[in-house]
Amino acid sequence: LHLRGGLFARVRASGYEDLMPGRVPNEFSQFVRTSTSAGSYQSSIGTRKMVDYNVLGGKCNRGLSVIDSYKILKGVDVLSKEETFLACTLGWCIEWLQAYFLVLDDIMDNSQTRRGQPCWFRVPQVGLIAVNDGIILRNHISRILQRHFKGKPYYVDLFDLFNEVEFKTASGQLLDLITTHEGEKDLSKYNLTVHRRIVQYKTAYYSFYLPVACALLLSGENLDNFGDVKNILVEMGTYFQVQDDYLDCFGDPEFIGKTMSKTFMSDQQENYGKSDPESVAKVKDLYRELNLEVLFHEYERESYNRLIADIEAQPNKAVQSVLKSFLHKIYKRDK
Ligand code: DMA
Ligand code: MG
Ligand code: MG
Ligand code: MG
Repeated sequence: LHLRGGLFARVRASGYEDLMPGRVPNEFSQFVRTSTSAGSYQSSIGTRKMVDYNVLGGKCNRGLSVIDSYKILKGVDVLSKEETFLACTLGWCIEWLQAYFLVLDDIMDNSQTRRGQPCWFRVPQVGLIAVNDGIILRNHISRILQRHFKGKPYYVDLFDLFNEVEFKTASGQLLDLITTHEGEKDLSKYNLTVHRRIVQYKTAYYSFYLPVACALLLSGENLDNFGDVKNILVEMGTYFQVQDDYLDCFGDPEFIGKTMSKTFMSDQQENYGKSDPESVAKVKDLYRELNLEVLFHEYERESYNRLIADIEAQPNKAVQSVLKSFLHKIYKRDK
């Protein structure tokens, strides 16, 4: 995989050269943080380490989907070197976007672990500097786009796309946070319509629509002509986030790399939205009582059937296979 190997270093380096004034031997010495505690020196954390800690370690599904979708749209098995580089670069931009959202999401959700390691803000020398690290990660998407795509006919569309998707995601995060905040007693406003809106906005646009939209732009297409594709991908993303919530609750924390920090959708108002283990356990018991596991599997099968039907109604065969390959990546996932 080009994506995980040398190209990461290249994309990363290209985003950072301007952050290295003076070209001192340790390029990052000006961005180094050291612990201030009792004069004891702890290993320092530079921007490079911050990028590696937060961008790597995931499944890279979103990034890889740009390349897969681009190949399918072009109808080839192998891309040229240039095409590979551009597709990988956009793939990494999505991974950077995800890293940015996750760094901030973990602070807002007060989470403990992410991808099998402590959340970035839990690293002792980091703390709330993580907020600024999130902003730095986001800024680098624009820098990477500028460096590698300026002058391409679809450059402005790419920028608009990332901005629009970021706005949708941030709106979804806001809805999520104001609807499910800790200690909330009035659960009447948390109904299926609201849930659906939250997951569409906070997950579906950036995880599903964005990779395919990037591949479409690379292929020279106009996104205005792909409204149906967008709707199907947003639908798929909704299903994906329901899986995420299910796995947070019923998955193996070792395997998925994170523990559930909050609970959802509960009649147990006493325990709802709390993060202490006892409340979480009580709500999980209620979920079992309500037979949520079985209901989830039913929902999973129904979503799959509906999505396949919608996909097969698409006129364009290449687009059909892009969408099917996406769906098969996530159907019945356990991580
Ligand atoms: C995360 O939603 C959404 C974004 C945009 C990062 P979440 O808090 O349910 O995700 P996780 O369970 O991975 O923290
Ligand atoms: Mg979270
Ligand atoms: Mg969250
Ligand atoms: Mg979750």
